[in-house]
Amino acid sequence: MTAAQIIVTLAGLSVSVLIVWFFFFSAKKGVRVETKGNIQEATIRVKGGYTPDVIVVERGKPVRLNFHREETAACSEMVLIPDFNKSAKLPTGQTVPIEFLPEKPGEYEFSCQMGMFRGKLVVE
Ligand SMILES: [Cu+2]
Repeated sequence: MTAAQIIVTLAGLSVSVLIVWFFFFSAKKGVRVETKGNIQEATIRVKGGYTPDVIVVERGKPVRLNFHREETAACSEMVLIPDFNKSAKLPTGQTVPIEFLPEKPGEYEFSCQMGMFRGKLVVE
């Protein structure tokens, strides 16, 4: 192999590695929250489920999740985050903030009161 061939082969290889890496990580990760001031804030649409349903936050910084319910189905009337001892009633058309401080890294579920709608909070 000439030097040029080696360079082309290596360049091709690194591009493939980058593509695989990109898809692997982007598929795995959810939506990273925006930090406003000292608060990590995300708005979650409640309609037939939670959108987004995977939210990535940093530990040790307060989190505010704004649940905005856009339906009247009784199923999504409440949202529960049992690991943080939080629950809230979500009136249709309103935005209800839930605040807590994630101290330990891990994955925490949130759901409706019947557990049919589910979402996940990933604390890093
Ligand atoms: Cu439900």
